[in-house]
Parts: sequence; structure tokens; C-alpha cells
Amino acid sequence: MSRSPPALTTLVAVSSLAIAGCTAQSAPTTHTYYIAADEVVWDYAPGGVNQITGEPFGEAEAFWVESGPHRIGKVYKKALFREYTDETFTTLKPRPPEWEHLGILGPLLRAEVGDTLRIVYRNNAPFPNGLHPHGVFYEKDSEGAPYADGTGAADQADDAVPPGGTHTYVWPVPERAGPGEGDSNSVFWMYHSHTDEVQDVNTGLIGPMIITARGATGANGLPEGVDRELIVAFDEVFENESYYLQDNIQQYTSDPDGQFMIQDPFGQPMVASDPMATPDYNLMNTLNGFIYGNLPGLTMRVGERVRWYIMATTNFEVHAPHWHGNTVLIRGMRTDVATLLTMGMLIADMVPDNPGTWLFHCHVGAHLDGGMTSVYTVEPGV
Ligand SMILES: [Cu+2]
Repeated sequence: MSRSPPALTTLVAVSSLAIAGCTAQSAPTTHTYYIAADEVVWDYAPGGVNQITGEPFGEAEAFWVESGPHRIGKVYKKALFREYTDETFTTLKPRPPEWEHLGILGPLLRAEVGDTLRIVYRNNAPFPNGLHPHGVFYEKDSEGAPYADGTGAADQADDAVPPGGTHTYVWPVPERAGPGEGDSNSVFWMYHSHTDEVQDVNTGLIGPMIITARGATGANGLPEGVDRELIVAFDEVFENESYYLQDNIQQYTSDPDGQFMIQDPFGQPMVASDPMATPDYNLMNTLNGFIYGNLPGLTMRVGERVRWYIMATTNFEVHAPHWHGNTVLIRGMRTDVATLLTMGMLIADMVPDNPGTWLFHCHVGAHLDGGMTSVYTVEPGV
């Protein structure tokens, strides 16, 4: 077992005492993940009905779910981050039931302050992409973003992993990636491809990361004092910015040659796939890639200490996550509506006292119309 540098040992001990309460500490760990960008056919509403109303999709939802001569519908080809068991990338690592709700998001990365995340990355998609993390430490060979930073080739291999290529990203987790004063004992970050950020993320390449204070992981593997974790991305997906727009038009519209050009929000020509198109066309208003109540698995029990990790993605995102039936604490303040902007990340702690099936949705009207709605279920206590 390698010995920690003295400075790190001191740092993590202070961190644990100050923020998390002191428990027995294990040695810093390197967590290795095998993640690939894979082509996947994604269904935004696999239940096939509006699960909020309990009714079949009708006129109100047709704009977002029905395919047609110039309309793609609810099924799209995408590229998603998926976790494998080892460096051969032959066996997908099963997603545990408690994380079924992650949906379109990549695998959850988890570490404590003082640990290191090591990601062996394979690009199985037909366009260059990579991994860029928020919060954790990276040197130039693990930043995953191409720009004129004065570095040489050895530090640029991470910027754009070519189709079929691999790269290993190494991200130490220093104190400043963990909880600050006033934080809870875990911090929510994300990672995503940043080779062509807008196109990559709208194609589907984004995932979550949780960093826990040193020594603050409980026996259940979650941060101490937490019984249930949930991660929900208020994820606008602008499919007109996906690498697969043309593939999807060809595959899922019945008159693919009927497409025409409109202007995007910046006045630039853009391919439209519907004669009634607006610039918002193909903007899917999702929770973890699901619309109209199709997000599964938001479950808990009365009295559990539930930590919600909430994030947004890369478009013009203004969200108002709203929980019916129970309340949350966000940065020590009691509320039932959060405020979330583009690429925002926040934590909401809930101790549900009200059993039942409750709405959890975005309160922005246009997002509600587009299906940014789900339910969460509180079972009676144990
Ligand atoms: Cu919203």
C-alpha cells in the first residue's frame, strides 16, 4: 500500500474533522472506471403514453413525440457514455436498480477527497469526443478540451479522442473539489465531452459525479447521514445540434428529402425537419432523457434522508425544479422550488413525511408543455 504524502494526510484529516465529523479513514483510493461513448437508439418516452395524465399521447404532445413526414418523433440515435467492466470494453457494467433513473446520463463517478479518479476512455462513436470534468483537478493531458493553450501534442491527446481511439484521464480529488464551509458532506459535479461542447452534449455525452468529504462515506456507501441519493438532470436536448440529426431525419421521417432550411436563433441557416418548425423544434425538454412522466425509479420511504442532486445541461436553460408533497433544504434554506441555470449543479436534502406519488417537474411553462415532468414515490416508512 502506498503512503500518502504528509501534506495530503494533514489536509484530509482537517477536512473530515471540520466538515464531516471524524470517522475511521481508509487510505486514499484510485477509482478506475471504463467508459465508452457508444451509439445508442434512445426513446424519450418508452412507456408510449403520457404517464402524468395516464392517457395516450394526443394533440398536445404530438409536436414532441409523433414521427411523421417531416417530424422525427420520440426515438433518436444518440451517443451516450456507458460503463464497461474492464479495458476490453466487451461487457457493459449493469446499472444497479437504485440508479435506474439515471436514464440518458453517463455512469455515476464517485470519490472522496484525497482519492483519484482514473477513467479509461474509448470512443466508439464516429466523431471525435472526450471527457472534461468539473471541480476535480486535472493537468493538461486530462482536461479534454481543445483550445490554444500553448501545450504540445502529448498534452493534446485528451482533447479529441478519434473514433476507435482510447485515452486515460487522471483526475486527483483535492480539498477544493470537496465540500466547502456550509456545504453538506458531499458535492455534486458533472463531466461531459468538450471537444465540440454544444454538439457533443446535445448528442448525449454528459454524466454525473459525486465527491464526498474525506472519511464521510457511511456503511451504506453513501455520504454519512444519507439513506437515498437521486440524480436528476433538467436536460434540454437540442436535437438539431446533434451529430446524428441527418441520420435521424433519414431513419425516422417518412419524407426525409422534404427538409428545408430555416434560421437558427443566431440567424444562421439550419436544417429543419418540420414545415411548422420554429428554432425550438427538436428541443426535447427532458428529465434524464425522459418526457411526460416516463422517468422511472424516483423512489424513497417516509423518514429517509434523501439527497437530490440536480443539474442542467448546455442550452438556454432556465429551470424551476418543483417538488409536490414534500419540501427540501437547499443551502440551508427551506423551499419546494429550486432555481437552476445552464450547467448548474445543486443539492437538495429531503426527509419526506408525506407518503404517496407526487409530481416533480420544471415550473417553466414551456418546459412543462414539452414534458419536463415526472413523479416521485414515497413509500410508507419502515
Ligand atoms: Cu425547465
